[in-house]
Amino acid sequence: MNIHAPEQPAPPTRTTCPYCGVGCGVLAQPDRMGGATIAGDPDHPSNFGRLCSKGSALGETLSLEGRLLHPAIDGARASWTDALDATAEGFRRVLDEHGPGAIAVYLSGQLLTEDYYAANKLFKGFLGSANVDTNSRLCMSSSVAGHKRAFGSDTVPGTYRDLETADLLVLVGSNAAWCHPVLYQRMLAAKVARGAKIVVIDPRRTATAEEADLHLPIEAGFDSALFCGLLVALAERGALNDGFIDSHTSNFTAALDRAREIAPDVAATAAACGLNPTDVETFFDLFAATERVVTLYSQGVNQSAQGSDKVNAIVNVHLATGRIGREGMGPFSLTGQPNAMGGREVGGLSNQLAAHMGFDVESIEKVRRFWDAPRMARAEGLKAVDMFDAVERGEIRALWVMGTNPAVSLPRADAARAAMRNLEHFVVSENVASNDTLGAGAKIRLPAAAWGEKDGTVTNSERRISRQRAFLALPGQARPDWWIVTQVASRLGFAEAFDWRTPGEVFREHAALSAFENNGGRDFDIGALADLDTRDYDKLEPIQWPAKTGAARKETRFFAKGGFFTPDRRARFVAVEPITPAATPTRTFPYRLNTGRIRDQWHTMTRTGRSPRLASHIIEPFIEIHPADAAREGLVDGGFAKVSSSHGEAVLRVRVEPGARQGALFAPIHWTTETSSDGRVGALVHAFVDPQSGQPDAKATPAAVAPVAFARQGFALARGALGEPPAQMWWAKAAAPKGAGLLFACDDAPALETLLPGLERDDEIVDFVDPARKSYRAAIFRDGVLEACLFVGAGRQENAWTHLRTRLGQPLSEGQIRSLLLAGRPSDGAASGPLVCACHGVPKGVIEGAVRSGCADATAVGAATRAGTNCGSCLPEIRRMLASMRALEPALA
Ligand SMILES: Nc1nc2c(c(=O)[nH]1)N[C@H]1C(S)=C(S)[C@@H](COP(=O)(O)OP(=O)(O)OC[C@H]3O[C@@H](n4cnc5c(=O)[nH]c(N)nc54)[C@H](O)[C@@H]3O)O[C@H]1N2
Ligand SMILES: Nc1nc2c(c(=O)[nH]1)N[C@H]1C(S)=C(S)[C@@H](COP(=O)(O)OP(=O)(O)OC[C@H]3O[C@@H](n4cnc5c(=O)[nH]c(N)nc54)[C@H](O)[C@@H]3O)O[C@H]1N2
Ligand code: SF4
Ligand SMILES: [Mo]
Repeated sequence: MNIHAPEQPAPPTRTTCPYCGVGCGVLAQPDRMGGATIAGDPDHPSNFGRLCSKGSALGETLSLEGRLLHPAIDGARASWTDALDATAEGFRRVLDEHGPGAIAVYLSGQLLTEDYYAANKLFKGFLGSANVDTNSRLCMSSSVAGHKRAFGSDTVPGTYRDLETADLLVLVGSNAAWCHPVLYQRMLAAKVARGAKIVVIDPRRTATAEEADLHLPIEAGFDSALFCGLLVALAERGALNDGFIDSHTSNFTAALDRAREIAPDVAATAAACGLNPTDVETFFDLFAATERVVTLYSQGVNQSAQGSDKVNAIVNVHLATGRIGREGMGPFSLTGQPNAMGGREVGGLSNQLAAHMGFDVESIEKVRRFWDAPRMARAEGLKAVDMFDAVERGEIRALWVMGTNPAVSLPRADAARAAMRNLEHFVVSENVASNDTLGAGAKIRLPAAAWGEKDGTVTNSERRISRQRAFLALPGQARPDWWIVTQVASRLGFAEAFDWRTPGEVFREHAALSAFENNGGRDFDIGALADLDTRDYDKLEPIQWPAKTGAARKETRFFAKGGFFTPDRRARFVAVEPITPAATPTRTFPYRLNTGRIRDQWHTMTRTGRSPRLASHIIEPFIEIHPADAAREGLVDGGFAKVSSSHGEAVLRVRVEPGARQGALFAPIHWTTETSSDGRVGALVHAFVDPQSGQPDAKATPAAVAPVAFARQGFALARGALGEPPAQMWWAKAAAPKGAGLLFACDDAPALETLLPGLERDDEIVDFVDPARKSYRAAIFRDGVLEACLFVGAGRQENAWTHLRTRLGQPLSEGQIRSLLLAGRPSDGAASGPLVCACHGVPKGVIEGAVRSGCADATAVGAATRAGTNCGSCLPEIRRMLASMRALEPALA
């Protein structure tokens, strides 16, 4: 034995990314200091080794700073025993005094299936309340409603492979380039390899649209008219599959008649949707002529006053052409969260019971017997928006929030936040010690295990169940969510029904319920997994459902030969309603405010907000507006605007964007009270919901914009803590390597000590004042390295920010300091503009330089600068820069 052989590192843990519904496999190699090295799992069928910018940066989100590490009651640290007693006692009291209608639990598609199953079982089977809803209501519920109307079940028929074997990909209301990046890269690879065409339907010219063969900048809300027009066009061109319609569907004539009323021809369709008729015709031709079509849809479809109708209008054209469940074909709902699908499987929505069963008498009885449940909920509970309205009215008095941040993400978020303050009993299970929901008066705080610490399963967009595995020890007092539920259940007298000791035991019960008296009547059947032993569960490979007992494990699709889950086994065409927008713009609120996501942040930023790498692409809350609208409103690119609706207001950085639709505004959803002064966009969003699904219309709130002027702008950076920004200041926080950053705008120059309270007497302050330009620049050195800095001037200090945020903790030469302080930019011309490639830290200026020096495509730019060569999330932006530079400077073309 060679005693000098280096110690073999343990093999990495195979787990799954905790962000989007693509469900990428991750290899995590703990570094034994609480962190881990992250890589894509080459053997995982979702990503085959790739990760996007968010997945690649997971290692930067693992620190325990800011974590909730012990239970607390009324702000004071408490033991688990006391916190669990108090949680149970509060629910018991409200239940006894006011009945099951007064209690609720609000869950999340970011919980694991096992957590979800436990909470659903407790409330629906043992406390008699179906007030169990989830942030998936805001996310997937229109797809669920649409699927159930058409298929009789909530089934996604296809697989990811279909996206690679299709000849036409239609993306409706999906910015997959930013929101499902790895899957989008798979689509693009197929486009290159096989010449597949991509059509993007989105009011904005998104990064996804940039790569498309055809972009239809539809007026928000009108997708069902477009797909009605398509159905009519297919009928007129003889492109229907009569055999499929006759053998496997019902209600076709009614749906076609209705479509004819809504969108009789191309001209009428184009007019209704605000589109160019030639483009509409091109799309219809392509669709009619291509057998292998997948139509993918996401929040531009779901989050709409007609969300379910949009889904059914899309499903209708696939049923009418028989393009469903066969290789390279089908409607495909892209799920948002890592376990959006798993939440639907357990029945986490208030209008579902469990395991794809609803509240019909037979299902209630079945589930009651399976659970041996003493107090079954007998009717659907309240959906998210109604649930929080009931909290506002004082009808719901006890609420448990688990794994979601409703004070930010609900529509009318300020009202929702205020409503939570009225709760008699308010429990929040969280990873972080501080967020807007905890701040809304949570009385009991329960520290939940986070990604990397918890174990269980998630299901991705293609129905594939993957294990999330722990690779870090539970920190402090943190415990898995499912365990917390079992402890509360046992205090309420249900120890026996919740006596699981491992997540594997919960999973087995869930799998058994899916097969219980199923007999092929329900799509969701994973009976084959009901008797996995602990070892099998730990080793479980990604597997698609259905996985029936005795059936071979293989890739699965649904409905190629009919077999729908309706009583007559036929799919139902839905005659969609004529479109009436939830609210039309008025004189006071003349724009439609659309809200959504950016590439490098995840929702309310509790995790991605910690990563310096992810805080380099887009770093401030912004409002995107068309140049003509900006000119009319007196807004300039890089300036500020107050955006208001009848529910609230925000102040946002202006991005004048030629790719925006006129009359439409777009703002990202990510900034909160924790991360910004004025960026809580959810406060503006109206609470109209789709009548079928109850999903809020988050994409079209009537809104107004007006310019806001600040005399000064700037930033502060510090290795230690930053100070509390003054009340009048506009600010946004951004993580920095080895420190923290604050971008701000204000009228009165802030004092150095206000923003940088950690300065010490021996610190060396090098500063520069230029009263004429309202500028003050200071760099603070401690032991020869950059400790902090403050830059204030009349305009944005972009170059200095990009340069200095990576220099904290490093020495700077005198020349560098001088040019930074005098000119606001580094002397070597390095680092210019915002980072485009987060993986390799390549700023915009470097890419522009590469294009000027002859790089003609993204591959050449990658070879010259490394930009875009890792995760590929920035490739759309690089191609866009190439195109716009060539347009502006024809010599480059
Ligand atoms: N980077 C990142 N990725 C994410 C997330 C994240 O927070 N950050 N979140 C995940 C989650 S939970 C979800 S649900 C998904 C969401 O993924 P997406 O749905 O792709 O993202 P959004 O930005 O919400 O909206 C998509 C697009 O819908 C368009 N749209 C708005 N109204 C309409 C309309 O009426 N018709 C049409 N056709 N389009 C419209 C918007 O302009 C927007 O570009 O992303 C997942 N992935
Ligand atoms: N205006 C507007 N509003 C929207 C949307 C929109 O497009 N526009 N999109 C909607 C959609 S699609 C979604 S999915 C929602 C997302 O909105 P939210 O779910 O509210 O956002 P997150 O930031 O993901 O919140 C997750 C919270 O759970 C915590 N957490 C993470 N993991 C765990 C865990 O394992 N256990 C526990 N107990 N806690 C955990 C995190 O720290 C964080 O505070 O927003 C919705 N709201
Ligand atoms: S695409 Fe990105 S965010 Fe989504 S699962 Fe994969 S690595 Fe995670
Ligand atoms: Mo979502």
